[in-house]
Amino acid sequence: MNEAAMTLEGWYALHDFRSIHWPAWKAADEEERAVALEELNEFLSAWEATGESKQGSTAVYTIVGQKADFVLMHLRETLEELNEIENAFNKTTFAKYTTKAYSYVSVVELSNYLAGSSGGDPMENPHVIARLKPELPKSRHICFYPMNKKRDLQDNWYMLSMEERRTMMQSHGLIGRGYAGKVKQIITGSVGFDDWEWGVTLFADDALQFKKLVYEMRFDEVSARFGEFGPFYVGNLLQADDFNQLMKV
Ligand code: 76R
Repeated sequence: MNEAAMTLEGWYALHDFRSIHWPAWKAADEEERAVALEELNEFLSAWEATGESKQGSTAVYTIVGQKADFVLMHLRETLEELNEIENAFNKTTFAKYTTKAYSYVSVVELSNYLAGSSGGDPMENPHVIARLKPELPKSRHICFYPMNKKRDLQDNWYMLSMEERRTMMQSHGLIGRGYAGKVKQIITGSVGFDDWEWGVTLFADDALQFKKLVYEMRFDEVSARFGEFGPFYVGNLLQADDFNQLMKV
């Protein structure tokens, strides 16, 4: 019997990780750098305006460590819009000075494991819509990683009954709720879109809360037995002014 969890989907997500090609940037003349920064600022303001008109949301963060230098996380109504954004950005002078570090394509997802039966069309429920089409916060820190649920002989998430999965997700949700107000999480589904099954994006003002939350979940059955994790990316909020400051050479 097909016991797939029912899911609701919202905005599509593109996590676009870039590195800055510092030698090329430093070798560019001052005028070229000014043009590049002007274009960057135009794009940052355009993304800000999209957010204000609730047509999507974009978060810009640095990435600490060698995996990337910054991430542009875009949420938009369609995959076409995400594609347009990445192509438009790739055509800028600024993008010439970046290299592609990693990317992730997914869609904001809510599952029905813990859904209350409030009745009615969930897509008419403003609380549900707010979670499916979230305004990305301007928290000080971001943490992103992709993950799977295991499909081993003994530990195969997809062979469990709905009831067994629901019980485990309840425990998972309870741990998560302990971090209410400290960590905001956005789960994006990526089965059929990218190399892992979900993207986990966390936002917090205190980066230590990422460590505490992820660590606590590791002891919980659903993560301990079934969680498989990809690379972790962690970084700091990059407002337009900070970005211009970062590019000063
Ligand atoms: O949607 C809900 O908030 C209801 C409860 C809930 C679901 C269904 C929930 C709560 N999550 C759900 C689904 Mn989650 N979550 C992760 C990770 O590091 C790890 O071990 C796992 C990575 C974190 C840190 C996290 C945080 N969650 C999922 C799913 C889909 C599962 C499926 O469909 O099979 C994944 C992959 C996943 C992973 N989760 C919460 C949190 C937090 C903080 C909460 C509480 C949210 C709140 O109550 O506001």
